[in-house]
Amino acid sequence: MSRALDLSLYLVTDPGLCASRGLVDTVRAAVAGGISVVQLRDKAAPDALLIEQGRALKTALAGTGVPLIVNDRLRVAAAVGADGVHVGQSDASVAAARELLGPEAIVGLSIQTIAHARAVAALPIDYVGIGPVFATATKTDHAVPLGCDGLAAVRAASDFPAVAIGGLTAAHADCVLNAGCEGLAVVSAVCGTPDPEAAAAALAAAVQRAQKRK
Ligand code: TZP
Ligand code: MG
Repeated sequence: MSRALDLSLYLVTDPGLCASRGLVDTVRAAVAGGISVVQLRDKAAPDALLIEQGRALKTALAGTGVPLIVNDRLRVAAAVGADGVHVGQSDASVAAARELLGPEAIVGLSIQTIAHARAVAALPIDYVGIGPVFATATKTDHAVPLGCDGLAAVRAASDFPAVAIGGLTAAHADCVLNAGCEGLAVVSAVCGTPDPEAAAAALAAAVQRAQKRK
């Protein structure tokens, strides 16, 4: 498994929301603001396009210490030389991811329920993504939102580091940190804004304040 992973502020890209100022520019700005992990996520793009985008992001992130994770597409992750992959409950299997990408890769897995948390307890993963915490227009096929209490219950059922996702803004840093998660994963709170660097900086500051208040 991988080296220490900072899940405090995790950016998930979206092809629509992150496109207005360009994917690479948006990610660069967001990382300058304090993003600690970047996940390239595009359910519809062909592998060739994702590989091209992934390579551009890998170059942009070089020297920042911020890992690049690819959503779901194991071959894309391997071709890009990404730091890891994030899979969902119905995506490529964790075993396949670990086998293809090796012991050092970061492997993340989405969970939505306490039953999921228990079922994945023995898998060779580095972290879980828990959500959606709130309803979101960014992912229309999401499960029933957990709310802060539901998030805390799912989080308590898992021993893995955890990042929360779904409808999160800086106002939810206390909800997420008090639920026991390591950090927030966001799409629109950064990509859907005119100034991704400022948005990421405000989120990072909110996470730091929430960490201190805990
Ligand atoms: N998985 C659960 S909710 C979600 C994903 C990928 C989208 C979160 O987007 P936003 O804009 O941060 O609510
Ligand atoms: Mg997936």
